[in-house]
Amino acid sequence: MNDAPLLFSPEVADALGAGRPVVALESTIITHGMPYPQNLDMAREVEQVIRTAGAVPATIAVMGHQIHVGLTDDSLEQLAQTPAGEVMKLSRADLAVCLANGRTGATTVAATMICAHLAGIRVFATGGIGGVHRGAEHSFDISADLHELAQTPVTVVAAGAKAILDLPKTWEVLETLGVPVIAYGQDELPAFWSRNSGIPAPLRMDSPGQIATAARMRARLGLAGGQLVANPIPPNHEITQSEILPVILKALDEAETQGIATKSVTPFLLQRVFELTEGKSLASNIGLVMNNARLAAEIAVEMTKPA
Ligand code: PSU
Repeated sequence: MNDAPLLFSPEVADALGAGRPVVALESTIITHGMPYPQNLDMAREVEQVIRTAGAVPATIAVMGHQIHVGLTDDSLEQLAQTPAGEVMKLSRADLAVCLANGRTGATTVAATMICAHLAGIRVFATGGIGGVHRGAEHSFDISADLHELAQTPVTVVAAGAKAILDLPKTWEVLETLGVPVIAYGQDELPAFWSRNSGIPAPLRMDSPGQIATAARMRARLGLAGGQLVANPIPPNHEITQSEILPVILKALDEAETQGIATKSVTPFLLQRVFELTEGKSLASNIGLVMNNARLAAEIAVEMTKPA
């Protein structure tokens, strides 16, 4: 038990109380990752995908001094419409201050993992995790998502790390931190908008049951931290590396010229890639989120079965 200020929606409270499968969802992707109204459509649709796959969705956000675990449709709409500048982007460092100040905050992968764990939720679906930014040897910009994966026992399903990042360095850091990076159904790590990255996957699994067993095994071994499931984007939504790379490089160049730093880097780059691909990257991002939600729900279902 913990003393965290958690406010469960009735549906999530019922499911957790009865030991039924629940999948956590983050809210930064809604407030800082996608434009309105596509963000709201995505947030609603992803919940539906999880329900169809037999689990209960729990979108997480901070509002009015409480961590909301499961949002009403009104809250979801309000969050999706609030300008990004008015919502705090919460990572491990910001969570307590946001709650203490009574601000509204959207949870990143790191903060969602913390809240999910406090709430007793073991699986979480997102688009792509944060990681080591390109040029990190100068900026030291490394997402707190990586350290969170090393310490909080939640299985995170993502389409890899976002390809705006330095992917080889991101995987190196995860290896150093002892985070299992499990490619789903292929031998290569996916690269968010693309199925392939040219980087061999350190681990591979081919079924939700295996992934649930590995999570249980980590607990039995007393190993801290979660596991990252890298789920390739479906072929019909893919943008190939050769197509997306020049766009990423252009966006990165602009970010540097404009002096974009810290928490603004990822939202800036995602927005510019969206504009430069004339919306194609967003359609792709939504496609991969749905695919991750489905797999996360299947893993959550397996986790509730007797071992
Ligand atoms: N997945 C997406 N879009 C996003 C994110 C994930 O498809 O915008 C968010 C997540 O909340 C992740 C954050 O934690 O981007 C990474 O931000 P940073 O690089 O500043 O740590």
